[in-house]
Amino acid sequence: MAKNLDVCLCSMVAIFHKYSCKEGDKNTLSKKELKELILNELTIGEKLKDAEIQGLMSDLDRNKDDCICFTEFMTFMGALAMCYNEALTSSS
Ligand SMILES: [Ca+2]
Repeated sequence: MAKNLDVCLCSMVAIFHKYSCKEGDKNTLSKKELKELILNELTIGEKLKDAEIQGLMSDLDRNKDDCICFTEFMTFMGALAMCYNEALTSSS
């Protein structure tokens, strides 16, 4: 039976693929796919402006091929996890 952390990790993988398969290469996120993922799956999504999403996209796209591969996506997840950790540990 899957344990809590397995479920979290599988969700991250599943959510990546739910959006990456929409257009173009089915294993990478295009700008449009990344934007949809951020807007639909993250609370901060609605607060981000278009320009900020654009900036995020270019920060994440390390190899500058105009799409976000799974490795690049995991960098994003890692950075977000650090933000959540900071929020959780500073508010106590
Ligand atoms: Ca890339």
